[in-house]
Amino acid sequence: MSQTQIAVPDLGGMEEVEVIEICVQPGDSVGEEESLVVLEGDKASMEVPSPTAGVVHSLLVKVGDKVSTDSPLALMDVQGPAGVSVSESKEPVKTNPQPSLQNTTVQAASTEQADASTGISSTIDVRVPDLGGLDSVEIIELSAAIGDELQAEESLMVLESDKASMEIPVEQAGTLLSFTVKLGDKVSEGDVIATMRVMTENAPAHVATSQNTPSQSAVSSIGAAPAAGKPVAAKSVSQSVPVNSSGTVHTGPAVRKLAREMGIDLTQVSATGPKNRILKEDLLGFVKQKVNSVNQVVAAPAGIKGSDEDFSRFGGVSEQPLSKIKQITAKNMVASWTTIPQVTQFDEADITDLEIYRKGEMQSQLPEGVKVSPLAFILKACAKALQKYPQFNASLGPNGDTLILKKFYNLSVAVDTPDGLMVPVIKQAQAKGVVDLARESSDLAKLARDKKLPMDAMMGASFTISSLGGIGGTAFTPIVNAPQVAILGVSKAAYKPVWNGSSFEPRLMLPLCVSYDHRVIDGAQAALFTRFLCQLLSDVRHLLL
Ligand code: CAO
Repeated sequence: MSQTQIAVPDLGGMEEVEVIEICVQPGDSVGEEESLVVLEGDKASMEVPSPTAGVVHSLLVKVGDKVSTDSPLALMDVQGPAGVSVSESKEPVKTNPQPSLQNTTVQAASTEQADASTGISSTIDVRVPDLGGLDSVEIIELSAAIGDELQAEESLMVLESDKASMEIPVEQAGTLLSFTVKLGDKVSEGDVIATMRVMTENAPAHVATSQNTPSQSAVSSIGAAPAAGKPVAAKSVSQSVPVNSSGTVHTGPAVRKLAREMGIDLTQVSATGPKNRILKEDLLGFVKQKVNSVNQVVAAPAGIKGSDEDFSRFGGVSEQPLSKIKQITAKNMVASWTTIPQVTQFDEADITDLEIYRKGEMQSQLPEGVKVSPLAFILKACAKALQKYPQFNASLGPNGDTLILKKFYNLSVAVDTPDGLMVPVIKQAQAKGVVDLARESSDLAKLARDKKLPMDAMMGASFTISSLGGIGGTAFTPIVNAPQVAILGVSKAAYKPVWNGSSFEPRLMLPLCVSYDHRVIDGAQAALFTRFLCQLLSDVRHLLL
């Protein structure tokens, strides 16, 4: 078995690229052509495959490092004499002509000797600190690479039990010389996990002759024998983000740190990286998605969130302010639409006879200047239907556990004005006749269009009618005008062939659409209410009773 250094291949003209993903860990067996790392430059990202099969001895880079052609990436234990074994030779690795970290490691040993003689630097064993009662905890992440200059408290590795993951920081600043464990190993308090070269000015230096003999480390180790002589405090074990039940969160330390800072449970993040690893992009995508959904919820009640897309890319545009009425309507519509589970019931009233009466006999009896549209009859019919079905003339109580039934039948009528929808109210409609209703609705509509509606003319409604019958359409779904619980939409009446039992007859059918708050009104009640409205309108005599 010998050791070979793997270096960055020819980058085809790219000067410096970033290591964005490390696909293997020390101890991993890799086949020839299996990816070791992923590099990314300004214009492209590329995987670096292993040129030979072997076992990863150590990584010489970490995520975020900048590398260029021929930079050392990893040391591999390979079969045969392909490379140079660290333990057998202090010569530079032959496979790559440039200075390599392996060389550095070897040179470090001699420097260490020199330093040791002056008592300035020494090699220490890094041990697992107090794990707060946990035993045999798995190493799921090596957060540093051989040769890294680590600061005190910087993370060395991440351990993960079935309840939590925890970072193991180094206690002293120094150079990471080796890991004595590999990914997947289980460790307990006091186990030696790495060796480091540290600067020690006060204590006589001790050069560890073997990295795997913790008893020989004289200066300091994390957890077992800290320099201060105190047991390692719980601060050495920082609780990290929770893991899922299978403990299968795989990601780099940078992503873990970011997730922890943002309070994100990594088990919720979908991984797209090699070997199911969570990449930084995955985390950012997750955050973006959450922020967007929160924005939608926050923006919903305001009703003013539009699009920030630049439509002028596709052609000419112009932007005009929305009237105050439209802005208020938007807020109310969004509030109703997002808070009330609403359903619309459709039916058709046969108003053939009503229209014959309205356009014939009634016309001659109308006072001067009064015009009666089908709407006046619909108002009358609604006042009657609401008395029979009082839950349609109601509002939910403040806690949503009571129903406030109203003994007044104040019908608001949606009026289309140049500035937007206005909704004046016809008070006590049950006490008024069809002609009065026609006169009042027409007066209110005129006041609305002339912007002369007094405030109190728009208050106190218990039920709303929105008629598009004068315009057209076969059906629509009006939005409940909260805190009311139901609204009637009226579309344009049209002649249809209706089966009378022996033949088809042309009948004038008026489409009715009742939207209702399904928390208060059941579908069957809605069907009965709408049907009753249809019956009332099918024969004007019903409206006289
Ligand atoms: N079917 C067939 N014809 C109808 C009809 C119906 N359902 N309703 C009205 N008509 C006829 C009228 O008889 C009238 O015909 P003539 O000119 O021959 O007499 C014509 O359509 C126009 O009626 P109108 O719209 O002026 O009067 P109205 O009483 O029916 O309606 C009002 C008054 C204020 C409701 C209406 O003018 C209006 O503003 N409607 C729009 C409401 C709206 O925008 N709703 C949507 C709100 S969002 O849910």
